[in-house]
Amino acid sequence: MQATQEPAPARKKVIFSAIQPSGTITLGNYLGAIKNWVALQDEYRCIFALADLHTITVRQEPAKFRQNTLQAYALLLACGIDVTKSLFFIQSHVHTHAELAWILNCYTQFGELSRMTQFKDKSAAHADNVNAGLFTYPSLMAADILLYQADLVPVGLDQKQHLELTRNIAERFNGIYGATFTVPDAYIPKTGAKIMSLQEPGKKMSKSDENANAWVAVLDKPEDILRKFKRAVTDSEAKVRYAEGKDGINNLMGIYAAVTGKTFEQIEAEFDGKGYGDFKVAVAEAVIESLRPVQAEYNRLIADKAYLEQCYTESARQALAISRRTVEKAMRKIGFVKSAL
Ligand code: ATP
Ligand code: LTN
Repeated sequence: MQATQEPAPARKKVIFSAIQPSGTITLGNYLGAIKNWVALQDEYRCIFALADLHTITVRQEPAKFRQNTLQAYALLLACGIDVTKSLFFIQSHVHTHAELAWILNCYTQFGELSRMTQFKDKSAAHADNVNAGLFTYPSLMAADILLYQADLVPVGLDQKQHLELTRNIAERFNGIYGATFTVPDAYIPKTGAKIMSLQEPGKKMSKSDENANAWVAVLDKPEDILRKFKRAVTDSEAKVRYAEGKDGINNLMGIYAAVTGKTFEQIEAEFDGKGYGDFKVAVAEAVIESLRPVQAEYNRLIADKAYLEQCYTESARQALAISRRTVEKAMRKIGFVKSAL
């Protein structure tokens, strides 16, 4: 009798993404990036990292850097990154990232790196420390992605140019040596929220904004969140509706929609005849409520260092096993003598 053959399960597509542990995680990071990552974990093979090697392209205070990294790790777990479904590790724990980055540096042109707008912006912002790492940042990012043969990379608009360069590097290498790296595509989430500054709603909410009223941190206290929303810049029309030129209100509507799941039409109906004061308080309260369970879980996790260590170590172990195969393949193709170690 012949055994019935189960059809082979389709390989889940691989997603890679990373975020830098460079400071407080903002509502912009949460709604624009992390919430999307959480939603992808069942459908895809997700590999996430804290890009701490990227963070030292800007000078860090050692104790603060260590603390920021652990806090970001705990916070992302609290947001719903699940290490039983995905890998979530600290980039510097997986040495293949630095190794492949060096190799890729030798397949990346000076001219290409010079054209990166983030390099131009950051070298202007940190004119006293325009280091080589800041310049070669995109080849480390390419290594992060290519090591896992990622099919898709969820990134914000600001990182699209780096992803384009990653694709060029992969295609160039494959062109010389034959198929080695999967050429990744950008993943643009269906519900891509771009959260704008509460003080200058024409520019994105950014944790490096000097004006602390411009951003809300995921770990901000409820009273601070309420105060920041009450002070949010709006317009003089005093009518809650989505329209061109109403950047402040559009942004608050976007935030309210993202945390409540309501549509813009529903929001306009809900606040018909009400003023901006009522609306701002409603947005603040909805944000506070949606962050409350995340904050509670964060407080529990940050007190359990042993558990955090177990999570990031196990993910790093698996990430190393996967990524090592890619580095070895690339090195073999280039012509390095195989190490017997
Ligand atoms: P910095 O102020 O140092 O530039 P940032 O707060 O802009 O930091 P990044 O570390 O550059 O954040 O980005 C982490 C992730 O969060 C990226 O995927 C980015 O696209 C996303 N992100 C950052 N800010 C926003 C925002 N305002 N709205 C939506 N997504 C955002
Ligand atoms: N450069 C990104 C963080 C980052 C990343 C990556 C994102 C590092 N490596 C690989 C996607 C894929 C940032 O600053 N947002």
